[in-house]
Amino acid sequence: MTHKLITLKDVYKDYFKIGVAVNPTTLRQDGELIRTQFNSITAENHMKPEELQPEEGIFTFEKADMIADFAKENDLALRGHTLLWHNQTPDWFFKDGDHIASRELALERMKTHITAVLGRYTDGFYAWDVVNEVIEDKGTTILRESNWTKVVGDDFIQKAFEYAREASPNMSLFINDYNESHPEKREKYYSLIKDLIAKGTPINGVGLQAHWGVEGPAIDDIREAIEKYASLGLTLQITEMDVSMFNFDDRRTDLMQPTEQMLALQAERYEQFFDVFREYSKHIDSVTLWAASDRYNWLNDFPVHGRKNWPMLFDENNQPKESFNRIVHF
Ligand code: HXH
Repeated sequence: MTHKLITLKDVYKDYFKIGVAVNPTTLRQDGELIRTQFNSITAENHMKPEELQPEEGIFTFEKADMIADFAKENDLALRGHTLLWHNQTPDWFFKDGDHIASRELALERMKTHITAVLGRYTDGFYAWDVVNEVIEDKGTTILRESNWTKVVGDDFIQKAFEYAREASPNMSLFINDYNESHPEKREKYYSLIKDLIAKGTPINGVGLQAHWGVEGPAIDDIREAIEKYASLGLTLQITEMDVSMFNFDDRRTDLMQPTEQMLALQAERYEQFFDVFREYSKHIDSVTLWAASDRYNWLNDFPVHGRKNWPMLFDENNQPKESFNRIVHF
């Protein structure tokens, strides 16, 4: 008798989609794990502005198309990330020759970009991040200052959603951010979204990046954040989940392997997080992990260059970790 490994997508099929961030390299090296365990994929980088339109009018869709084709061939849903951002966006968006572009010119480019990307990537996509990380982390200022706020102004967010809605009338349009469960940032994120809704902005959902750690955020803060965002009447998606072994300001570099204690703590945290996701599954329609396994993930180099981290559900050999076991048995 053959023994079929239990899969995330089967276990969670009545709750929400289980997604994973991918790039052309991971599709090649971890394709088997991706297609068997998950039922949704997101381009980690290859649908960001700098990848899709490095120079004005020069669209480079090849790698993004590879990702969309992989989804189609393997019957996976697609989550789009991200139409706009302040990072990984070429400067030409904001310049006019040697000068700063006018608001009109920047808006025209915004519209052209959004229209081109959504025109190409609608089929198979169940949601798109329209803007990413617009909330300021520090103090009481709500909006992050960026090229978009400087050149267009604070209403750039509303404009982006309007252009996206025009380009794709039925797409589920999301705002996305990190530190979404920190009480102070939560209040700012909530009030911005509430304000967008009051202004009639065509927004459908709130993305919770969920770049979390073994020590924080506290489960009660996560629960409160989910309840608060759900009270806006929008759909929630967990968009970029990982559970780092290190606090953000921990710069230690001596560990070559995670300790047993770290792995056990991580498993406990994953278990608690998924308990909460299931509890709120009425509001959450997908949970995306920001990598398939500990073999490759962005935290292997960030924020401490060259330091390994082990934030995912599968290990460096793509084998299930205790964290995986704990979220598939409940
Ligand atoms: C996400 N940012 C992005 O949405 C995603 O596109 C990318 O692939 C990975 C993670 C998370 C993030 C945001 C801010 C941040 C760190 C990570 O803040 C700092 C940046 C530099 C130094 C310190 C903090």
